[in-house]
Amino acid sequence: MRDRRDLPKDFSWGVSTAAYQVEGAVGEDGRGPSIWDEFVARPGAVRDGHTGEFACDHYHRYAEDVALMRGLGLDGYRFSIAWPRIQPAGSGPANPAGLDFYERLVDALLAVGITPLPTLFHWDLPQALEDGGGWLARDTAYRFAEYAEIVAERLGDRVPAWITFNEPFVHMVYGYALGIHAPGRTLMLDALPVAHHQLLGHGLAAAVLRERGAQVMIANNLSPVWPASQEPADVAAAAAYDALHNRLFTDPLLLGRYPDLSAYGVAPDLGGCVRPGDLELIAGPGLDGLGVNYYNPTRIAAPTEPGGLPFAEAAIEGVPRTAFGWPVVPDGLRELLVGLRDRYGDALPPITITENGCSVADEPGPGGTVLDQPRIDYLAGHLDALAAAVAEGVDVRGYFTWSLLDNFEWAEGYEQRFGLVHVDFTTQRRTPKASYAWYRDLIGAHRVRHAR
Ligand code: GBH
Repeated sequence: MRDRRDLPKDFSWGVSTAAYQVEGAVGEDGRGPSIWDEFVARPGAVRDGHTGEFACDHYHRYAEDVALMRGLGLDGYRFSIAWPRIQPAGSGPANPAGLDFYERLVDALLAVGITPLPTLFHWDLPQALEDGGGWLARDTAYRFAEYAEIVAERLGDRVPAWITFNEPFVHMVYGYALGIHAPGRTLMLDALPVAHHQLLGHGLAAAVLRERGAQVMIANNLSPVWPASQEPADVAAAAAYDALHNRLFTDPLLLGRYPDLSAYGVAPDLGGCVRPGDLELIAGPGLDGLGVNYYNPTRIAAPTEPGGLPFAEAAIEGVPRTAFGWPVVPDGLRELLVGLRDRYGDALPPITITENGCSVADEPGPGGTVLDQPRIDYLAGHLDALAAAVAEGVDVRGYFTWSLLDNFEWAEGYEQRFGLVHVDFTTQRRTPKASYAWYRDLIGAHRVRHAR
């Protein structure tokens, strides 16, 4: 295998989105408030006071968006289901109109041969559950399993595989430790129960989904961690960070135990929230697939001041940066995938890249076109790195780029554009960018190559 042109025949191509980032229609058809509706209303929480109230209006324009996906020739579409559309107050009976929307979407996808890959939780917790403690409360995990059952009951006959959680690390750290995302709490290390309760929710929901014959995945944001130098203090800080960022969310699923967080002063029971039997539930019979969201590596140095966290983030120098300022390191994806295989061995299930992409400041091109060459370079580089990992024996089954559309980029509002398709947020007009044509041609060439 030389590069992205040699990926295996059955490799799946997709795009990803998430409910609050694209749907809009926040007050329609009985949807209840989520923590993001509350968070965006706080002055200063989101750049320029942007909100997801209208977003890409995907709730009403899903048919046009499915047509755009069909134009790409996709195998799969990863989207998320808004829990507050299904259970407006986070518990109790289902809201049929909410289920109807996802049924329309799933049927529209299947009608054009695109496999739906729904994520059950992409950060939009019903506000009523947050009022009861959110993911700090163990009860939320049980509510999550009930919600999963309601959705699987309606859509399970058409959905072969589910993703339970999107990036539980980011939700814990940005949402509960640093307050950058909803629910805007600043608990620092006291946010750790949020990790355990999401993982417990995964385990409980996975059992419900498996009973119905479905496959179960999770999408973790993983990052290779680079020590800033070979000094023992930097190497130790990097190991501590790796335990918190990567292994906290993958070891319990694949190995049935939490990593050692003693560098953070954390006991093995994560401050008392881990009960007997929880780890067995979380690991269950194993994942059917591991979703990996990869954006960039992380460089870590020893802390500069004593008493705080046992690491300091250090800049990665000498590489290009995205419009967001994130470093572009395609080989980090190969390093990450090979590292997962080396660490977990036979316990590692097949991998799907469930997100990878970058924000680009689009350039207007001739005749109303939108040029985004840096995105094409980013995707090409990462797909070559993925192919290199496959050539080294890592079992990677698919690649879903983030994102189909420019959308509500959380605390950055509409400023950062990640789409293959440009969205004018005033008119809701969609314009496929140069990267859309590039991705379509890449997928098309893959099919032609394997047609014989
Ligand atoms: C994902 O989060 C989300 O799942 C998705 O909703 C979101 O829109 C998308 O990615 C794009 O942001 O160390 O400064 O170089 C990504 C989480 C957290 C990944 C910050 C990159 C480090 C940037 N990200 N991170 S930096």
